[in-house]
Formats: sequence, C-alpha cells, structure tokens
Amino acid sequence: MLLIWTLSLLLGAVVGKEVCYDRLGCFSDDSPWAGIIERPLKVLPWSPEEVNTRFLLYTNENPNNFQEIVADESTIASSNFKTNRKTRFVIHGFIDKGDENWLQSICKNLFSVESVNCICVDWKGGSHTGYTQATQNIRIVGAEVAYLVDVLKSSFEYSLSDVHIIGHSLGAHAAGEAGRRTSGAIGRITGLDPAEPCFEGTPELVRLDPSDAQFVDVIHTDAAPMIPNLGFGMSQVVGHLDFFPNGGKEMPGCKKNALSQIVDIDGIWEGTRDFVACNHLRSYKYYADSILNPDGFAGFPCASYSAFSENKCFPCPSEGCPQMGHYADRFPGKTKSEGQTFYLNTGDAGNFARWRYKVDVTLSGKRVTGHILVSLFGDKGNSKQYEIFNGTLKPDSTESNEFDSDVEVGVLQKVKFLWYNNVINPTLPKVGASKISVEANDGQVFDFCSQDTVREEVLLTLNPC
Ligand SMILES: *[C@@H]1O[C@H](CO)[C@@H](O)[C@H](O)[C@H]1NC(C)=O
Ligand SMILES: [Ca+2]
Repeated sequence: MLLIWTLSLLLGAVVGKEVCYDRLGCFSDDSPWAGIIERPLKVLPWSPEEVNTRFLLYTNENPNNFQEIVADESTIASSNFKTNRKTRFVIHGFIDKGDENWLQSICKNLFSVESVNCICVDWKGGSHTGYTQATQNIRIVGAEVAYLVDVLKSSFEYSLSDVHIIGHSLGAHAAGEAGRRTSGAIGRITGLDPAEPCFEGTPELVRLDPSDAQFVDVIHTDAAPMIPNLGFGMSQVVGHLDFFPNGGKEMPGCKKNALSQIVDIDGIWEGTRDFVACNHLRSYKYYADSILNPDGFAGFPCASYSAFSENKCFPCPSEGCPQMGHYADRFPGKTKSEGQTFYLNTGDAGNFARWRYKVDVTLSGKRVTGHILVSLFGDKGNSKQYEIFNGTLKPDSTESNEFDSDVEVGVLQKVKFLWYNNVINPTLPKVGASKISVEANDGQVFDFCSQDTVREEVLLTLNPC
C-alpha cells in the first residue's frame, strides 16, 4: 500500500494532472503552473461553469445597463457591439466582482471621450475562494476572453489590434493569459497593480509580461513586499512602460482612519475595501481619472523615486513623458524597450491628476529667517500657494523647488510671491523676489520680475519680463 502511495506520488509529481474542456482545451498542474517555489500547491482551475465568466457589454448607447453577451456570432450581432470601434475589457481581481462600481465607472469615463465597446468581465464565481485557487481560476478567465476575442476575429473580421484588456490585481494576469493565448496579437494590456503572490518572479508563461500584447503598460500602487507589509501588488516590472506613482508603495490618502474611509464617496463597501486594500485599489482609481485628464499624469524617467523626490528628474526629456493610465499609448517610444520605468506624484483623493512645476526664486530685500510661497496664474487656471523654501532668505540668492499642482495653469501670465518670518521680527523687514522662473514639465520656461519688496504676509505680484 505504502509502495503504491509513494509511486503515485512520484508519478504525480512527474506527470501531473490535467483537466480538459470542450471550448477551452486542457489545463495541467505541471510546472510552472504549479509545483514551483512561488506556487507550491498542486491545484487545478475550476471548470468554466463554476468560474462562470460573464461579459457585460456597455456602449455609448447603453452606458447604464449592460447587455450580457456570449462568445457566439448571433448574440454579438444582435447586441450594441460595434465592429468599427475599439473594444476595452475590464477584468476585476480577487474577491471582487464584475458588477462592482469601479469597472462601470471606467466605462462611463471612456464614453465621455470616445465611442467604444466596454466589456466588464465578471468572474466572481471563481474569485470568491482561497487565493491559491483563484490564481488558477484566472487561467479559465483568460481562456474565455481569448475565446471571445477569437470569435470577434473569425466572425466579424475584427482586428485584435483594436482590443485592449485592462486588468486589476489577479485580473491583470488573466489579461496576460488572454494575450498569451492570442499570441500577443492583442493591441494593448494595462495591468493595474498586478497581483504579487504566486506571480512575482515566476516564468513569463504564467504571469503578465510584455510579450502578451503589442503594448503592455502597468501601474504599481502596492509594491511593498507581501511579507511583512501586506503589499498585494508586484514590484517587478512586467510591461513596456511601468509606472510607480508616489513611489509605488504607499499612496497618499491611504492612511486615513476607518471612519473617514467608511464615509468615502463610494459608499460603505468601498470604504471597507479601501481600509484593507487602499493602496492596491488606487491603481484603478488613477486609471479612471486619467481618462478625463489627458495630461494630468505625466510619468518622469528617473533612477529611483527618491531621486525624483529630490527634484533630479525634471523636466521631461526631449522625447516627452508618457502619461500614466489611459493615454500611455500616445507615448512615441512606448515599445522601444521593455521595463521602462517612470515616477510621478498624484493627489490624495479624487481628482488624482497633478501637474508638476519647477520654480526658481531670486530673492531681494532684507536677510531674514522665514519661508516663501509662490502661486501661479495662467490661461487655464490658478494654482494654490506652494512652499518653495524655508530657511535663511538671502538677497540675490536663488532658491528652487518643484511641486505638484492640482490645477493645470497652462500659459503662465503672472505669479504671486508671499513670505513669512519663522520667528517674530519686530523690525518689520521687507523681502521681495526680483525674479521668478517657472518651468512646466515640457521644459517651457516663463520668467517674471518685480522691483518691489513687501512685509510678511503681503502678496507681491510679479509680471512677465
Ligand atoms: C520651517 O523650518 C523651521 C525650522 O526648521 C520649522 O520649525 C518650521 O515649522 C518650518 N516652517 C514651515 C512652514 O515649513
Ligand atoms: Ca505572459
């Protein structure tokens, strides 16, 4: 008996098990699908019936109520699916579901900028289980998406270049699997914080990688290690363009207390979700906002986030900066190489878009200890006041800083300067800025001058010079 057990165990380890399905083919637990260090458990995916992958089609004609389509010519033909439009799939992750608000809100934002077939992929049948099982079930989801895409191609001569799959967490790897099964011919895959456990460091076969589509872009928002930080997302670069907003590990606004999370605009469930996985969920919120802010998420090439934070990577190089999110595909060098890495800052609550500016202030007037602030006024809007320097204000010295404005000011028209004493100063000194230069992220520089000096807390306006 023991011998038979041992034999079957040995054979099992070598041969592996396999399950086969009519439409989708066979799925084995051979290495690297299972039985490797990153995924030690030999687990097979559930059946297509159990995973129950559903395609919820929203279009500009039906933005609020989906039509459920299946991979069959006549149902697609009788739906609002339009073959002359791009098709964007949105795939959710672990313990999530396809009729969650965030997927539909990505579609709704898309409808405000383009005509598109937006398909929310629901696989809650396979996502509400243990994590290891869910990592296997995404193979079925990927196969189902690939199968539908193949039907689009064969029945409607639909071009795979017009397919874009947006996947969050485990959904990012499901997108990778769909791409692998269509030989990388799909136009684009966007990975929104691709899941780390069972994927980080694994062979390209089982995870999202740049060969899965013509263009792969990735947003990392929870790249701290799983142990001990409970970071759900990959830190590994897995696309052509990999964006690390706010450094990719800790998102601003994610350290709020439980109560402020629960009264979040998205409602109670979203609040609870945010409380446990706020960083991880930021990736799809950034994507949703990026659709409406075509230049509000410029990503800067830089050696590291600390170098970026130390203002060493501004402005954009001559070829420009790619936009994180929806408009990443506009970047001319997008597929020049794999693993191109970019850094940027975002806001701490929606709207997350930010516009980075560099400001140089040449001081005049008295020498005092204090801090200075500058606000920008342009043809598109006016910024808040941002601190440029804090310390000894020396006449004729130039102090520089960069900041991320929540307003794009456009072509600058004037700037305002303000300063404060750090300690009470009874001599009522006056300080000014003889020149302020403002640089936008495209390298355009605007110069402003003034001969005046002002007391603390008094605004000084500088005009173009
Ligand atoms: C400026 O620096 C001083 C001393 O380092 C600090 O106490 C003060 O809070 C700073 N002020 C601002 C507005 O950052
Ligand atoms: Ca892959």
